[in-house]
Amino acid sequence: MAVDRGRYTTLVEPERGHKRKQQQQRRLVVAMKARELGRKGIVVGDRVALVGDVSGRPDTLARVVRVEPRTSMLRRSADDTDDTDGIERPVVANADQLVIVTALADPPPRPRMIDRILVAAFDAEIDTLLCLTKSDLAPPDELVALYEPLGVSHIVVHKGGSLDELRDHLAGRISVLVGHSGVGKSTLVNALVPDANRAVSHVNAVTGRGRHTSTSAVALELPEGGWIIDTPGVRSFGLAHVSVETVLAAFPDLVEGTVTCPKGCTHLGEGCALDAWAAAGHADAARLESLRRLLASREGAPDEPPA
Ligand SMILES: Nc1nc2c(ncn2[C@@H]2O[C@H](COP(=O)(O)OP(=O)(O)OP(=O)(O)O)[C@@H](O)[C@H]2O)c(=O)[nH]1
Ligand SMILES: [Mg+2]
Ligand SMILES: [Zn+2]
Repeated sequence: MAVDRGRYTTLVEPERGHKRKQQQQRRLVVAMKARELGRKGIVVGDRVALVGDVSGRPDTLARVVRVEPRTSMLRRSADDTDDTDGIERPVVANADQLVIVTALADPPPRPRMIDRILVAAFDAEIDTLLCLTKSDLAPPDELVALYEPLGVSHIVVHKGGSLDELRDHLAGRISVLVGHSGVGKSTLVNALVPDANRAVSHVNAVTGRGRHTSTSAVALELPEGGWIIDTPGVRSFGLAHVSVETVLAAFPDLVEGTVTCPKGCTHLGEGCALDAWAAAGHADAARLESLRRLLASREGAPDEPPA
């Protein structure tokens, strides 16, 4: 559920049919990594095996001896350079939904960041939901139009407003909230989970940027069932590990148009067969534009808001 300076907070579910009564309670157990795991990373969302003192009593410490195979893994490439600033990278295992949280204003939306997170989600094979916050400050229409051709589900929320639609999307699933600092991720978690007590802080009025209030990822159980994982605001999202093929696979309607592309085609222009294919009426122009925008989002420096 949480990772903090080498301490892993885990939730232990009672084993079915277990004889010993006192071991049957659902409880939080703090653990450290057993030496035999070496440098293998353990992240929020991982399912692990524990040994040692698994009572969960104060001041006890169990050991994690195994990490179960993951159904999904949200990755950021090692090309990110912001891992020296003490902000934990939001790498989460076993999530089945990635909620891209974007404020409609304060801080302003950055479509390039949304595109990059979408590409990461395609790569990790995690469903996406675009959650547009702070609708009291600006309308959502422009952003919604930009993501319509991609078929990304979206919801629009504001503080104090109804979250019923969001709750419907989250119920029974493991969802991870990702987005820039200050977009309102922890505010959402506090509204969705009673007693979540996630710290929130206002956006810096001078720089227009969030203050990186949350510093580590935490998984919280939803009253409707399912889990929500709050993560620290991201500055960038490395995508060096994602191939052209992976992005293209998210556009099955366009794949056929690439069969006559030159070998190693980037599909970004110059000699790409998709132009002729689209001109012949086989492709939806907005879809092709979206594919190219997502492919292009992989290039160059990770999204870095101006200082
Ligand atoms: N006007 C307005 N402000 C909001 C809304 N949602 C959140 N805020 C404010 O935005 C600021 C940032 O909210 P947080 O929840 O701390 O943002 P965060 O995404 O968790 O930020 P980090 O933890 O730094 O990544 C706070 O001052 C919130 O009160 C909203 O719908 N409308
Ligand atoms: Mg936060
Ligand atoms: Zn091409």
